[in-house]
Amino acid sequence: VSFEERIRNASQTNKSRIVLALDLEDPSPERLARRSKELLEKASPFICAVKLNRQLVLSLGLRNGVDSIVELAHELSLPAIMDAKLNDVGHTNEFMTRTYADIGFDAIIASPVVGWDDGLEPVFRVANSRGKAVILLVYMSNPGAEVFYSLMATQGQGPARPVFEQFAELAVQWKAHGAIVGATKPEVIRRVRQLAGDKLRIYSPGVGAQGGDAKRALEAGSDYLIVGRSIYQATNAAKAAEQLRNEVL
Ligand code: OMP
Repeated sequence: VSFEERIRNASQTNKSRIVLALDLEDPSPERLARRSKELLEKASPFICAVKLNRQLVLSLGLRNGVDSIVELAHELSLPAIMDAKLNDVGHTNEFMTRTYADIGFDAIIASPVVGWDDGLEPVFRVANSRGKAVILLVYMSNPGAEVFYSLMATQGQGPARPVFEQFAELAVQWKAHGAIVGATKPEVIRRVRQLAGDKLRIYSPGVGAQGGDAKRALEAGSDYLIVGRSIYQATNAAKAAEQLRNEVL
């Protein structure tokens, strides 16, 4: 079953477009693993996928660590996304993609900045051969992102256009599954949707803690919301996930 189908099925079953960013921190790896699993389990009826980041990978390691969280996600019928933000030369990207695929991740996030040749080509090759999805950063959610993602740039003889528009087109051309566009930028979401049509799923982080509005992002064209702190820092995380899900149903 492809990632696309897995997330669509989970989204339909749980009536949710929320991807949980499971970015807990804890000085004790044992406690961190336990808390992360408890949270994932409790929030699982209200989300459609889980995304792991370096908070868990660096604290728990992959084997006998993060792998058990990926396994739990699968037991809960949820796909797992690795937020690797791959941005290196080919052989290093290839190693990371293969390793995360071996752990069981269903999708991986990469940056388009490194380009295709000896950059993302091996990421797509490995991911495609293993039935994994690639999601590309098209416009990040933090205020500082504007400087470069909105930069006007030319490709060859063409007219100058914002870099993010070129990333959106590359994501379509490279057959990425999805694009990350910050919920903090609804007008950018609208433009990416216009450029990509239905060829990309749009994932929007930055809801709540970073000031983005869930409804506005979805209205602008996002398919999924990536949400961390507004859920896991709430007194009752499951309730927070349920409430947000219901708000944007
Ligand atoms: P909260 O701000 O706590 O909801 O977390 C957002 C999550 O999305 C974190 O895991 C970030 O690393 C991630 N993220 C962004 O916040 N902004 C982006 O532009 C891209 C990502 C991402 O790639 O997921």
